[in-house]
Amino acid sequence: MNALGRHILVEFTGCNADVLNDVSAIEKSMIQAAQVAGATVISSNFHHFSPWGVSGVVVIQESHLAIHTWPEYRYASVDLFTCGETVDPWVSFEHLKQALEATYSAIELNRGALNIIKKSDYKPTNVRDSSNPIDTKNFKIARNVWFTDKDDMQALSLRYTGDVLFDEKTDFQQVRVFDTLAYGKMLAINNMVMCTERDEFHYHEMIVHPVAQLSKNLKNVLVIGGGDGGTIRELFKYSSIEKVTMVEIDEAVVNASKKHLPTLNTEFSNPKLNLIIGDGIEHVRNAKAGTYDLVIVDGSDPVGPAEGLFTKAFYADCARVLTDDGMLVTQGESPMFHTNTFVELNHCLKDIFGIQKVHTMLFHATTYPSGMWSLMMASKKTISPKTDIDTAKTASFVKQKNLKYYNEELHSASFCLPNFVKTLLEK
Ligand code: SPD
Repeated sequence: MNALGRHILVEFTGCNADVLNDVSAIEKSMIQAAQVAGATVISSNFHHFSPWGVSGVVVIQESHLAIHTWPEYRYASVDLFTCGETVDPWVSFEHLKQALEATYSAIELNRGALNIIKKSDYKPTNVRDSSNPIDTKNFKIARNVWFTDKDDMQALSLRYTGDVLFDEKTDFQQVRVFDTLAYGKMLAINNMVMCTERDEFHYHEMIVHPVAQLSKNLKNVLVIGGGDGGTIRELFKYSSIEKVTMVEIDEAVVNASKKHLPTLNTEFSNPKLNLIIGDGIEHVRNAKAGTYDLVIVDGSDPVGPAEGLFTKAFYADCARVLTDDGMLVTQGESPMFHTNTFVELNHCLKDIFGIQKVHTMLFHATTYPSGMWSLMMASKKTISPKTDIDTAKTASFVKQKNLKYYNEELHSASFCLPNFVKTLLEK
C-alpha cells in the first residue's frame, strides 16, 4: 500500500430500523466488526438519541470505525479507517452489512498517500519497549454508552454498561432494564426513564405517603399502573390497608421488576395484593361507584398505553369509584419538560373535583428530564393538605418505616409552589 491508511466510506441503506435504533446492538456489531478484521479495540463511545438514532465510534489501535444511524430513513453512514497492512476494513464492512441487514454503496480512499507526504525525523520519547509491554491478556475495552431520555429540545442522559439486561417489545411498548453506572438498574419504557434503583424512592415515597397521611380511612386501594412494584412497596407500610388492587397493562413491566429490581419487587406476593394484568382505564370504567378509599395513578408518560390516563373520561371514572372521603393521586409530569400536559391534567382534575379540591405537589426526580416532577392530588371532601396531618404521628411513622425522602416537614413544603408554577395553573 502506498499510503498510511485505508478509509472506506459507506452508505448503508434499507437497513433494519430496529437494529439502527438499538444502541447496544450497534455498539456490539461495531466492536465485532473491528475484531473480526483483526483490529485491537481500545474503546467505544456510543449514544442513543431518543426516540431515534445512534452515534458512536470504536477506537482501535489501527485507527477507528464510526457510525451514525437514522432509523427513520433505514440509513446508516459509516466510516472505517485503518492504518497499516494488518487490518482489512472490508472485513469490517462485510460484518456490518450483515448485522444491519443493509444494501450499500461504498468508496475506498487511500489516506496519507506517500507520494505527497514525507516522513520527518520526529522521534517520540515515550515509546513502549519489551520492558513495558501492553497487557493484552487483561485488556478491557473502555465502553462509553449512553441512554438518553429526550424531547426535541431537552434531554437527560445516563451512562450504562452497554448491555441491556431485559428487553421486551410487547403489544404496548418496549420495556427494558439497563445497568447504569451511577444509578444502578434502570427501568425504561419506550426510551423514557421510569425508575432507577438509586433514586426511585423519591417518586414512590411521594406518590404514596402525602396522600396516605391525609387519608382518614385507608383500607381499599386501587393502583393503576405501578407494575415495577415501588408504589405497592410503600403502600404496604400501612397496616390499615386491607386490599390493594393493582391493574398493570403490561406484564413485561412486572416481569422486568421481578427479574432485575429486587428493591422494588418486594410485595408481589403480599396476600393483600390483587394483581390484575389488564387495562386500568377499563377497570375503573367497570368498577362500582364508591369502591376505593384511594386511587393511585402510577402511569408512564402520555404516549402509548398511558395516553388514556390523561383524559377527562378516565378521571371522571376515578372520581366515581372513590368513597365519599376518598382521594386520588396521579403522577403529573414536569412543569418544565411537559408544561402543556402538566397544566391540562391539573385543569382536567379541577373540572371534575372542583378547583379547591385539587392540590399540586412538586418533588425532585433526579433521573427524570428537568429533575422537577409533579404529583396531583384530588379529594372528594375539602381538605387543607399542608396542615391536615398529625405531625407527631407522621414523624413517628417516617422514623419507624425508615423513609428516605418524605417527612413531616416536606409534607407541607411539597404543596408550596414556585410563582411560575402557580401562574401556569391559574384557572
Ligand atoms: N418520565 C417518567 C414518568 C414516569 C412516572 N411513572 C414511573 C413509574 C414508577 N413506578
